[in-house]
Order: sequence, then C-alpha cells, then structure tokens
Amino acid sequence: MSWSVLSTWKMSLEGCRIAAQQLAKGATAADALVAGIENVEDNPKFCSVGFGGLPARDGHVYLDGGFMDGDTLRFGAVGSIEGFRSPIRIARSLSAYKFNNFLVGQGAEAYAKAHGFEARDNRTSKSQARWEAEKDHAQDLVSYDGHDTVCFLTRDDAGTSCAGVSTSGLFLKEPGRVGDSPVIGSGFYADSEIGSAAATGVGEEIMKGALSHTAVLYMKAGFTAQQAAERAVLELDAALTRRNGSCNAISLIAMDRDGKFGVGTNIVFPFVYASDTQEPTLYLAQRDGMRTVYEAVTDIDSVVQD
Ligand code: SD4
Repeated sequence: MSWSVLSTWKMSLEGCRIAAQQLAKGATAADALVAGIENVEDNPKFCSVGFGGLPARDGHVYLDGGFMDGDTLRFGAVGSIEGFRSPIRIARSLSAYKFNNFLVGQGAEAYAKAHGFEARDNRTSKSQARWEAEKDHAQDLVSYDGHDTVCFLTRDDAGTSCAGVSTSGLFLKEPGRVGDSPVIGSGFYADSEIGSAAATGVGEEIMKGALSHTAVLYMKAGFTAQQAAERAVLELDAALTRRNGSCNAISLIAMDRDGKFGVGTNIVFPFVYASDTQEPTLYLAQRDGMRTVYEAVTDIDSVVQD
C-alpha cells in the first residue's frame, strides 16, 4: 500500500508537507487532510482562506468548508460561517451525523459554538485595508479576481481517500453568497473505491458542471485521473463558452484510488503533490487545447501567491 497528498495553489505547500509527514507516520487520510488545510487556514499571509480571508461586500469574512470520507461517503459542510478558526474541522465533525450535514450562517455558528470549536475574528489589518480600497467596485467583476480555495485530497496506507476544502470565497461577494466549495459534488467528492476530486475557481461556473463528481464519474468509467480532470474542466469550459460566450477560471485536482494524480485547468494553475515515493513538489499546470499540461517548478519564488 502507499499514501499520497494532492493540494491546490502554492499556499498549500507547507500544509502538504505536514499532511505527508503525518501519512508517513501512519495517520488516517482524514487526520492528515485536516492538518494540511488547517495550516493554510491559520496563515494570515494567505488572503483567501481562514485568518485574513477576503471580506464580503459588507466587510465581514464569511467562510465555507467541506469534507468527505471516501470509505463511507459521509460528508460535512459549512457555508457562510463567521467568527471561527477552522471551517474544515467543523465540516469534518458534521460528517459524523446521519442528518444535518450541511449547515450555513447562524445555524452553523450556533453548532460550532455549542460543540466548542475555537472562535476567531478572521479579519486582519491587511484584509480590511484591501476591502476599504476596493469595496466600492463590488459590481465590477474584476474585483472577483484573487480568490483561491485550498483543496486537499489524501489517500492513506489503508486505501481510504478523503477530500476537503476551505475558503473565504469570492472577494466582495454578497453576504449570504455560497460558492461551490462546500457543495458536495461541485467543490469536492471522494469515493475510496474510485478516486477523489476537488475544485477551485469561480464557483458559479463550477456548480454548473457539478465538477468534482463529474471527474470522479469519469474515473469510474475508466479514464485516468489526468484524463478525468482535464475532461471535466475543459468540457465544461467548452459548454459554457458555446452557450454563454465565455467561461471564468476553473481548475480541478483529481486522484485515483491508487493515489495517482491528475489536474485540469483553463488558467495557469499551481498545485502540490507528495507521496511515499515523492517529496512535496510544486507544479504549474496550464491549458493546451483540450488537454492540461504541467511541469514541476524549479524556482519556487517565481510562483506568486496572493
Ligand atoms: C468560490 N470556488 O467561492 C470558490 C473560490 C475559489 O479560486 O476557489 N477561487 O467560488
């Protein structure tokens, strides 16, 4: 058996290293995934997840998170939650229940408080300054640039696959707006018998294709993780471009049940992979026709992370 970790954006490099170290010591896919994502949630340098996340139009930081266990297909998710440290921890805890797995807003906050999850004001002087400078451009779609979701896919030695995501969503979003990230099948999906996938980019596009579940279905149909990821992303890009004239940024990571990875994107997209035979490695992916190509980054400083 073997283990692997796949994660989105350069900001996940350290978290990937932490998850990899844990998996190497025999941690479960779920524990390693939460440790990896929490590292990103806690770092105020990364402006689109957790502490220091991007504010909504009203200046508040509302977070989304989702978790899925590929053995049981149980999932948990929170949407538009304010004032807590770790959406991924809360999402994971919700996956233990038979009902009420996806909570939003005040209900999610009441649950988190009642169950002792750590509170935190996720606003920072940096995120507030950015909000002050741009809040009057909320209707200008360019303002929606610079949002990145941290997604992790982990597979442990026992063959369990998990998927998890955490994000502040789009900058200057309407209060109450929830993107794809905490929506099972769109933002994340895991089935240990097939593989797992998770998405980042503009949620309103990703949800139109239920993108993560689509990629897992392609793996179920016999495509490799790479073929499944690029098909899911670039077919959706083509469908939306044909019908609506354009498709916003969408990217997806996928991992098959044996831990091999794939990536699909319609932008230039950094991601990180580690396994029992590979140190955490930052890659840069980009579109090439209806394919996605990628290569390992040699000069890590050359890749910018918001
Ligand atoms: C959202 N998908 O809320 C998230 C944002 C994101 O790269 O992933 N941006 O729509």
